[in-house]
Amino acid sequence: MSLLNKVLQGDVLAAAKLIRGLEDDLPGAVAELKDLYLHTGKAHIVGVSGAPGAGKSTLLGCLIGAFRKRNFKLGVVAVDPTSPLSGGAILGDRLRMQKHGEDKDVFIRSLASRGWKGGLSRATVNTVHVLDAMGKNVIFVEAVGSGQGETDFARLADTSVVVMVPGMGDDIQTIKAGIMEVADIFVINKADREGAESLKMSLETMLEMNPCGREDWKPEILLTTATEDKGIEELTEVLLRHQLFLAHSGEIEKRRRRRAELELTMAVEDALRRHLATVDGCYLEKLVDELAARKTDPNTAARKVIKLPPTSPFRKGR
Ligand SMILES: Nc1nc2c(ncn2[C@@H]2O[C@H](COP(=O)(O)OP(=O)(O)OP(=O)(O)O)[C@@H](O)[C@H]2O)c(=O)[nH]1
Ligand SMILES: [Mg+2]
Repeated sequence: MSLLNKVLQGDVLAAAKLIRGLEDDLPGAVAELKDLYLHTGKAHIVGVSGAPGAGKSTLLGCLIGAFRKRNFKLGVVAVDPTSPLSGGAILGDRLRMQKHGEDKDVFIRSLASRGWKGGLSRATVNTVHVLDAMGKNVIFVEAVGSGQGETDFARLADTSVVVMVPGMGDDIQTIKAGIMEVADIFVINKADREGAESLKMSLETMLEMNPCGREDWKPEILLTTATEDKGIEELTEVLLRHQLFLAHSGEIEKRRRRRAELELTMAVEDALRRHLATVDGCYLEKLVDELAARKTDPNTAARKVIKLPPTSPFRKGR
């Protein structure tokens, strides 16, 4: 049986092999992705982002339990930022979620942050595709939030969950405007700590001031204490409710289109980078010399490299 067929039947070893191959950019694995992609688009993708140590992995450990009780098949992708702040997160994530390690309907994969842009890399997206093709119903993607990348990350998800914690000083100021627009659900974790209620109130005020043009889904704010499994049932219900909302409102099609657009952009960028790597070094040197000597300009030179016609000075170039 081909690797693809094995993956389609939910074979864990085949999926792990394919994911590894995609991470290492092996031509065979990349070729499999072409056919695999046609079998994706069924899973509900839930992005979970938040500051390092906010409790995302602990929360996911609880959510896995809650969704398994409802008989969902689950995939989890954790992106390890390999930052000194949360060094060894991969091991930590494994430990926090390992009680589900024996369950064949839960597939957990941690990815290193190679090519990491605030949570989104092609390896992340590809891993989600593999899990989707395996027949997982819900795929959680955990990533540390960091500015710009965070909104891209949210564009990968059907439902975007932002995890916050009380008592981090000027919490509200640290929420970037972009996040307010993309978060569907706010989770205030570590609600056993002081300040959870006041953080919730500030968030509510902020959401009222920035409705972000959304009338049909008002972002939910939930309090959880992941270490005590508290608030998890409520969060699970809201996640399921959001999934229903997406389906009934037609919003899911919009989001999937947005994701397709993001993937196209990423693939084009990747293709350009690969193309640049194949361009003859002497030719590039020659262009650099010309630039340094001011015989040409960077735009014109770049267009030569990617074989686009030069832009006309009076027409808007694309
Ligand atoms: N007091 C308290 N501690 C918690 C809670 N949830 C998680 N923690 C603790 O917070 C620490 C970080 O939890 P993680 O689940 O690793 O957090 P994370 O957001 O996944 O961290 P990174 O992946 O490194 O960004 C651990 O020591 C947890 O035990 C909670 O609700 N209350
Ligand atoms: Mg984690």
